[in-house]
Amino acid sequence: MNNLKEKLYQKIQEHRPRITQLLEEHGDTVIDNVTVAQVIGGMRGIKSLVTDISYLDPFEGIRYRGFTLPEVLAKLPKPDRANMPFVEGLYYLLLTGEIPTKEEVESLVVDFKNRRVVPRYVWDVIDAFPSNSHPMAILSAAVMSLERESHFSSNYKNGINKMDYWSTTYEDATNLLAKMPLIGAYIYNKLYHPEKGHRYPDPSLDLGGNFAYMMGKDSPYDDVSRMYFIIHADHESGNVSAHTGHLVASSLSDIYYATSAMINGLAGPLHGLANQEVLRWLQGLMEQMKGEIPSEEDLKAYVWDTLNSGQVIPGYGHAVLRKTDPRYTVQREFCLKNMPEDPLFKYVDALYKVVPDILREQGKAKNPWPNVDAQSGVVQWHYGVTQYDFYTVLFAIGRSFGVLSNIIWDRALGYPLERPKSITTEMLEKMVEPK
Ligand code: FAM
Repeated sequence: MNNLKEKLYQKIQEHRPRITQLLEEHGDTVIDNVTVAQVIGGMRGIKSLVTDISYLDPFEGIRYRGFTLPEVLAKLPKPDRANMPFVEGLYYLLLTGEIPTKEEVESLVVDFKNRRVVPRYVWDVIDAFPSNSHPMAILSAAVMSLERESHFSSNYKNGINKMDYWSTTYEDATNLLAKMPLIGAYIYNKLYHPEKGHRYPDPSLDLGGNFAYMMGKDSPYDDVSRMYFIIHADHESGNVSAHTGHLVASSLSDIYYATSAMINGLAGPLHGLANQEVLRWLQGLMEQMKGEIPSEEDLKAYVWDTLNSGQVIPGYGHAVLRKTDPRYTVQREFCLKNMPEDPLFKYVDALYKVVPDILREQGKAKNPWPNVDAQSGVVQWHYGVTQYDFYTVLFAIGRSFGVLSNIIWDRALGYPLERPKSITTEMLEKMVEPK
């Protein structure tokens, strides 16, 4: 076992009795009530999932294993001359709850490199897609094609012990995470720069650095990639992508099925695809303004036009958050430091000053503040990744770290098949009838 897997096993053994005790001693204790509005309204807020990987406070935003995003970015070890941490170190933190030393991360970086060879048939699957396919559809299919590599599935067929499910799931998850950036970069080059051909990985680079290299981007795009993958990694378990991954894996489908499914959920415009929608919307505004910085009145008119035509303002609002998303703030700070004069950033900044008041005035959105997607496309655009259909692929690579860490722990703690109960509308009407 490598040092991460050993540490994880130790944590799993410490954690298992806590779940056994909760179930045996408090299995019947009520911790939440469910209203009609919650049942009809997408199960908002019902406490019905357990995860220790991350927790989303509505006012503070996300914490990974108890650490805020600024703490994660400050505490995790960084490659030499980099300003953002190793993504591999984040994986260590999500799985174990501990900040690794630089030596521990460096050994994990080597492990990731050893796992990143992508079989030839995956490139063939990607190449078979028409060039006007959405990159998320290609990514989902590419991940799915790797299913035949699953150690969990082949071991399951041979009658593996339930207590050991986590071990082969860890192997599958780490193998896939190491390959995902290579697959993403291949899709990018195939769709948008076929003339440049396929770039082979640079064996000297960490996951984020190698991704930038394979995308054909110079520094600081390596730091952009590390930041991007880290801030998108997890947002507790109820969001569509994380929940889908958990749900599919709960039937003991292997992580290739589960990750492909989570990618499909992320590809919706109300979820991960919102970052490309933000760019589309901003481009519309820039065209209307012929590149000039709009006045406050122009901005307000543009926002109201969008709302009055029955559309949402992309990049604003959130199902759980009730303040500015710290993932937005991390990227805003990056922009202020590295690209304060970028025209798109100026638009985003100007919108930040008018949109929350307008959403409040409209009175529908429970959260008028920006979410992660209001900023992320702007950073990518600045560094030449202007093909905004691709942005959700970057989100998916980052999100895989959280989803897969959760699935490994689900298996370790023996969480069962997920199976909530549904009822009919008539039953619901009867339940609320006055007695
Ligand atoms: N612009 C206009 N209306 C909005 C809005 C926005 N940005 N956010 C919410 N609303 C509306 C919403 O459509 C709903 O209207 P109806 O009653 O007519 O259906 C009403 O306000 C109440 O919605 P809510 O309870 O505040 O939000 P939900 O929990 O239903 O939905 C979001 C949350 C994120 C889907 C919603 O805020 C939205 O559509 N935002 C724009 C899309 C977006 O940025 N998604 C990315 C979210 C993100 F962080 C991620 O997953 N990557």
